[in-house]
Amino acid sequence: MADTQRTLIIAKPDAVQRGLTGTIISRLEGRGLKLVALKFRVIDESLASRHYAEHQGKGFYAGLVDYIGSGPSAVMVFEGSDAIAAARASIGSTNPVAAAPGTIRGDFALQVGRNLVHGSDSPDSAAREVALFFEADEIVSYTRDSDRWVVE
Ligand code: IDP
Ligand code: MG
Repeated sequence: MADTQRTLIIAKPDAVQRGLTGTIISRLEGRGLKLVALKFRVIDESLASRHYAEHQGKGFYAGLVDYIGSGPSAVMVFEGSDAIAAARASIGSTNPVAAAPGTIRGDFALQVGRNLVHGSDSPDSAAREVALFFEADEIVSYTRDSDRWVVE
């Protein structure tokens, strides 16, 4: 039996500016993942430095913090069976040139510094990232009638 997991998904500022927020939600919802939390905000430098702590010291770090704070992002939690790996697979490889067609990055992006979307990469990262952006009472537990047609 697969694990029910939660994962943090961010439609980054380029996705918002290009009108792709709905497409990103739609790709993940269409797969059967369930939206359980959503907020729209600018990710300021302080929050970016905590979210991307693992990348501090890398050459692209300053550009990454500028990019993620360059406009509003749609920050979400999706829940579902193996949600972390499933969302990462739908998002595609970090470098969009290597991302498979059919993935979000493979269909809509060209460069690693404008790759549209963030998805947690492990259960530990997901727990940390979800807690960074959401209070426990901002995540909504509910039943969807369609879930039994997605998960056996
Ligand atoms: P991920 O988003 O696929 O998990 P990470 O390696 O965790 O990829 O990197 C976080 C983000 O940092 C990437 O999504 C991308 O926006 C940015 N990034 C990673 N590597 C580079 C790079 O070499 N140049 C510019 N930006 C990068
Ligand atoms: Mg990552």
